[in-house]
Amino acid sequence: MKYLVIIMNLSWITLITFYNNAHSKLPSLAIEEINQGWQFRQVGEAAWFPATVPGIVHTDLFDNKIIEDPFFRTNEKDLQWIDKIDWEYKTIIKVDKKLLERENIELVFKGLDNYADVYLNDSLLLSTDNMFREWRMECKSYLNEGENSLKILFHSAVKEDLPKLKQLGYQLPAVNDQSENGGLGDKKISIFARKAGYHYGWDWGPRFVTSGIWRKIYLEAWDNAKIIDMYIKQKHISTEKASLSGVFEIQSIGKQNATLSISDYKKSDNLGKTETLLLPGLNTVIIDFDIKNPKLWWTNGLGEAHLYKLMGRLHIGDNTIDEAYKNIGIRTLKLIQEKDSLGRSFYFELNSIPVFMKGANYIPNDNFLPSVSAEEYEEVIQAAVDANMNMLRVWGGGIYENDIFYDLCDKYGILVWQDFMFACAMYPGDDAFVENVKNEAIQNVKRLRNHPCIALWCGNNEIDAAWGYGTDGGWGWKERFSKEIQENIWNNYKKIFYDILPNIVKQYNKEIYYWPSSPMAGPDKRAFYEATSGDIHYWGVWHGKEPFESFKLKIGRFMSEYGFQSFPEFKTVKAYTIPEDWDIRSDVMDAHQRSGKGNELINTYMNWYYKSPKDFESFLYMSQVLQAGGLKMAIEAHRRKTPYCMGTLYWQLNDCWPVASWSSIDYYRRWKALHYFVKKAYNEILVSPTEDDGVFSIWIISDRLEPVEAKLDLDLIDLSGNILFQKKIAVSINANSSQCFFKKNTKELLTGIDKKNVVLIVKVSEDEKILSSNQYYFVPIKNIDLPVPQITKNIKTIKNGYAITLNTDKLAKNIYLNIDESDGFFSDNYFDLIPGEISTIYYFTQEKIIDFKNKLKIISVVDSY
Ligand code: BMA
Repeated sequence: MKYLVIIMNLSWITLITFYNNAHSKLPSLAIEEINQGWQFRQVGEAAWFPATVPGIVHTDLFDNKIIEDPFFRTNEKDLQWIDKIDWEYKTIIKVDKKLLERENIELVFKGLDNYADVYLNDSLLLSTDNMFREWRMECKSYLNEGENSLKILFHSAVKEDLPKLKQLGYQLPAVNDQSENGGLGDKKISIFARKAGYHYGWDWGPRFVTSGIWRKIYLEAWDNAKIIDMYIKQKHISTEKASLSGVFEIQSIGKQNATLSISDYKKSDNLGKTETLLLPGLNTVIIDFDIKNPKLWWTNGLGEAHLYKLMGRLHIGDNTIDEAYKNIGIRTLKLIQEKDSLGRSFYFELNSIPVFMKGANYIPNDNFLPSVSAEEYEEVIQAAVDANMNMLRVWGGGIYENDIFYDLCDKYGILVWQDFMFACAMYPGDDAFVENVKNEAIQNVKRLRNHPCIALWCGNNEIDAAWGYGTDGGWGWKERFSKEIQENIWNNYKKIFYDILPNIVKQYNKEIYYWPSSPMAGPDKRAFYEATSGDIHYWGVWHGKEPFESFKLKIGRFMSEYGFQSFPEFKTVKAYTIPEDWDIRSDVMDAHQRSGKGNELINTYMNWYYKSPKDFESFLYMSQVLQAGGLKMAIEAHRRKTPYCMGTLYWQLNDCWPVASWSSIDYYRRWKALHYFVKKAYNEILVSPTEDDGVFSIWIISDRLEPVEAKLDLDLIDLSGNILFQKKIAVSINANSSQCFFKKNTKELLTGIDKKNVVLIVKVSEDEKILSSNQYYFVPIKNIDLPVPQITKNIKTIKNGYAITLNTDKLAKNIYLNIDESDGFFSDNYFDLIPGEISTIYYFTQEKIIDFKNKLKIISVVDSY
């Protein structure tokens, strides 16, 4: 576990008058964050301990040295008692006379996890049951001048939900809920709590059913009126102008005249203004306005992700009463599903351009959510940007992410496929549950709808596919229930995913398309691997044990999930193990491999493609090489199929703890081999060689919006770099396309050549600049007699680290550069070092490493067996 460091330099005694920006003072609004003086204890125990807010009980216990690091070795097992217990948090809020003179004082909870009773001066103010919701309570009548006690009692989610299971009388499917690990046998209760599904365990995550104040708490005081919400609707966009509407919700105490204005904050340009008569209660005020010659928002790779900062201002008399700010990106975004000769398209059109989506599925960055810092969010999104991605899918078993996540996606041009928080389970349908879901959905749609990054609202992850329609298919869930219960469960499902959620999206964010479940072949058509419409989660490779080559055959219109596991690098493994654990089969390694068949599958595929690794460390490295090679094959095949296929999101970008998983960056945000491979496979221009049924072909895929005149070079070399065959082809690459530029029977191409001892190097260049290069091996690597290379390294110190120039006398397959005691970043890694070519890569670090050249270790596949 990362140690939680939160710097608190604001005194809780100070009333912080909240300025939305440095220039404007808003006498009407004061916000005081309540993050100081917190203590916590186990209910029934005498001793109180200091607590961090926002935070959660597991990190507070760790910070107080009451428990060991939950992520270390098998500690998770010993910490399952925490979720069976009620916890109490308390602090003192000091309130001065000035604050009490305000007309309204609200206590605002951005997130409480999960069943909490809030007491202000011993009066029960609020009971909560949904970590995804924000809670806001008028509290003036409970406050006294001076000290006030605020206490929050967190009921154990386990104790709270077990009776619900009993009452329901049957177990709803929840395949990833690790109830046995939590000592609950087969009682899977995660479905009853509106709480992140992965807290109960997943096939890449531990079981830590957390509780606590996971987002900020503050007191908000105001007089007269207040802007509750500001929504910028984009009505019509052309190059000349963007016609927009600012839809404001304003809470007013009385009947009063007000002026509302909207302006471009950076340019101080007034865009629109309206006089209005506010009535007591909630008012909706609309200002229509235009932005002339708008700069459009583009995704990463296509142009600038231009953002306008808009400011809404509410004036009453001579006073500015409130201000609101929103960053918006002007863009049109459509999901195009049109019938064509092959089925039905499924692609996103941004500013009238069909855009191939290159990305990954994203899970929460930690089991202990408040411990993820802003810098860590930035690093994760930056890794997506650096790997040339333009879309992330916020998957339904996690959380509606923090604002910072969407701000970063807006800033860097990453579209977000946003699931509602439901995954791989069936959920209850009683009125209270449904009402709770409704409130959660409205709040989150309203919170996120201004972000230009939001591309799609999706009901859930894999539930339609798992349950199945009629009597066919599915994951065998239905069969366990009587017809009557089946109908009941399915009706509850339909109520949420075909009625409530689509209607909420229609009402609050109708510009964005709603897709009931991922995957689906159509809005009302169940997914299947051969579908020629909708999106596909293709798990034939991995779960279905099909060879990687199946990735080339099972391609749909939009590949929203597929993947393969690997282990994190040794440095990461060392963070949760001691030397005696360094065996894939050890209890500790097993506890950090949550897919029951994970190791067996990795072994099976490893034996298909590579020689058996000689030891533990080699196995870790080879698992990454295996994963990267497999997914390279998938991504390239998906891109070659443009425009039939228009999106590829592999499973999964990141990890929530150190573990063997499908991720391409690990918990410490270290790039696995896969992430380096993804960066190349998602390059704007990709040259992709392939072989299908004995025919070898070379494709070039371009995401550029203009054509490119380029040169395609083919070099067939032996493992010592001797050229056996060479060809240069002038190529005219069309805009936004995938084209085949070379095709030959492999036999013809390799006449008289031993295909075990050659590699074909392909390169596309424009004016001598290489746009993309790739290699092709004609046999599985295990069948190649890899030579032992002599690698020469030349090191130069540069401003932010070191430049490393490498060359080799013989092919060095997947060279892995590593420095044990340093944690910098290699600009490239795990690539094939080709004899006769000089490669320069960079190691970025702030450290001065003595004897860098000798400390830099380089291994390749031949060293692994
Ligand atoms: C997909 C995801 C996750 C899971 C992954 C690997 O189904 O939606 O539920 O972790 O496969 O099994």
